[in-house]
Amino acid sequence: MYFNANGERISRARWKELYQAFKNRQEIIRARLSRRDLWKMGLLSSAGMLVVKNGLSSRAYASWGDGNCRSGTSGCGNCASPFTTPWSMNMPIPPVKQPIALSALTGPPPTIAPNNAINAATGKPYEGRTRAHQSPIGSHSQLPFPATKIYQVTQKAADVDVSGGLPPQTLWTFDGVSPGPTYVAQYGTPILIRNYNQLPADNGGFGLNSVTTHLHNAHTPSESDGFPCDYFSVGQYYDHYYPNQLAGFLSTHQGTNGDVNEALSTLWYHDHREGFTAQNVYKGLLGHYILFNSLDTGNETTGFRLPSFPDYDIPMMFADRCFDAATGELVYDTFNIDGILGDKFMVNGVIQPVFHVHPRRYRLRWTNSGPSRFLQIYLTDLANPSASQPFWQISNDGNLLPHPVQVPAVALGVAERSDVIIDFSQYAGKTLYLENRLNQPNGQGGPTGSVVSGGQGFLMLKIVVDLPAVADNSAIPSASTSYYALPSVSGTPKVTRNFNFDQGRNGQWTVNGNLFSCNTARFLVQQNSLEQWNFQNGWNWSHPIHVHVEEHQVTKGAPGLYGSDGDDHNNYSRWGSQYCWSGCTNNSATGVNLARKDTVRLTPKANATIKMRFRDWLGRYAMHCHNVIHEDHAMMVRFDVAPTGDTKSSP
Ligand SMILES: [Cu+2]
Repeated sequence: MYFNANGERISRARWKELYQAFKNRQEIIRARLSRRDLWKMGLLSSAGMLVVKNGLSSRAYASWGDGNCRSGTSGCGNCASPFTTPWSMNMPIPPVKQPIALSALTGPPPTIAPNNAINAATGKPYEGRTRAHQSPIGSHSQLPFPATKIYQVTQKAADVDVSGGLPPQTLWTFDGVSPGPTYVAQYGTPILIRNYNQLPADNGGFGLNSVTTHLHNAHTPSESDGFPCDYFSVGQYYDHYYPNQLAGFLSTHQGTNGDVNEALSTLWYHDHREGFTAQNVYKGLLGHYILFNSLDTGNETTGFRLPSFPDYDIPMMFADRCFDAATGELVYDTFNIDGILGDKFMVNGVIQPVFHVHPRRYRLRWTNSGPSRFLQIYLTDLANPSASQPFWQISNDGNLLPHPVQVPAVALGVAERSDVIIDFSQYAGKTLYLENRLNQPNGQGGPTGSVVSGGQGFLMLKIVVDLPAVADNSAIPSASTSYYALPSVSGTPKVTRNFNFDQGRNGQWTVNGNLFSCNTARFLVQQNSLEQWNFQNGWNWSHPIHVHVEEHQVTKGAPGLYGSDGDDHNNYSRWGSQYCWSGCTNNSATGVNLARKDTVRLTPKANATIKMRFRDWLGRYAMHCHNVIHEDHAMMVRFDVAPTGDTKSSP
């Protein structure tokens, strides 16, 4: 049985066609032909794209609005992976990272200024950092240096099993596993992570062994943020200082200890190397970082009484990938600058794994790690696939909602996250699936907006409720349960800035017509100010837009679930009559979108407005599309937080 990357059943002849196109592209990649070579061979168009010949163009799959991977074209992203047997491996749960003694660190002790001394063993400076730590700051004794807890992690290649039917994959990992180990941090306990780069010289076809690790959604000083241009090389380390302080703790806006209503819960870390984020994350450089405090405690008998970590609180990293049918190896298409869709779905690094659970409540932390796939995740009982299986969504991105919201599904653009509570006691003895039902024919445009019916989508995880009954002391979620209040962003913004996300020359992706540059701060945000940013989507693409350092609230243009909410700009079929150039008034935030967020889905032709405060930390940060292919080519903006800001309205 054969499927394309849109989940549609296809004939063997069609699969062979897709595979041939895929092979043609991989041959070019393996031959390391330059764009100049390709031009001479007549394989590059005047727009700089591979020509529509022998399936070479990643854009040959379908005309706009069609949404189908049609026969005779190159297919959906040219992915034609070999058959793999689903449910052949259990879902791995990455290990919890353990702290070490300061004296156990490899290399010299941490320093506030970057350690530029030359390491005789490598001939390079010990550390890749370029700016001093902002912590400790003055009399803030809660920010000790080097930190309260110390960790060391090593980025290295490792052979990893991803499916019973495929050979072990040589991935790039943190500590030998992908996803990497889960950091479990506490508010008020600063940590320092020494991050060693021991990646190999041979990249096996893709990936760049110069890296920078971003802690996504964290309220982090710039020099520890994993800014795209703060990359460091093999043999070096980079000391990241994560203060784990509530946003506002140094601010004029919110007291001395920060605002508990800004507390974060589910974060993830991933490589952010300028121009190579997609390749490096695809190759395995990602993991979870979760934060607890006195309310969200990880213990179901205290605070909000959410299911206890780690037994009933499970991080799940979703990803889609492509494998070569001849070799079984993970493959990446470096010529695709639109968006890469895989036809194999992985949860925590394994293709279609199995997860055995007790009949009780679980907190599942869902992260869409991309690279370009949007998800709408349902709980499906194949014995009755059309029946809705509602559950409780308790967070949006890394932030607990004011109240749990009962939902039939969760939509996640790339990098978006959601914590959910599912009560498996009602399913004792049953088998369920996490199913992605969102139709997405290509990586460039994003989802069509339509969803398939239950049982017709991609089954990503098999959940078997066959473990014995155990005590459940977690609170029963309800619409009247309260977590954090939503902080006010209703003040008058100091600046309103406008950003247009569009396509530029040679298939590149732009913000206000410009490509990303490491050395150009496009605008300056004034510390301790409220800003409003208006996002406009230039055409028929979907862009998940992520802002570093501070979470925001979407005050206009928050997209709902696909296929069900009548949100016009979510639906290709209604493109003709619905434009949102000058404002969509039908979609102010409600339900799960009444939330703090770090990534907003900008749907085709749509606009969105976000508001946020910038506090505490100074320095360079990024705002970018998190379809990481778009990000690398180079839909990203550097902005700096500074004591004095500017008022550029279209930076
Ligand atoms: Cu994009």
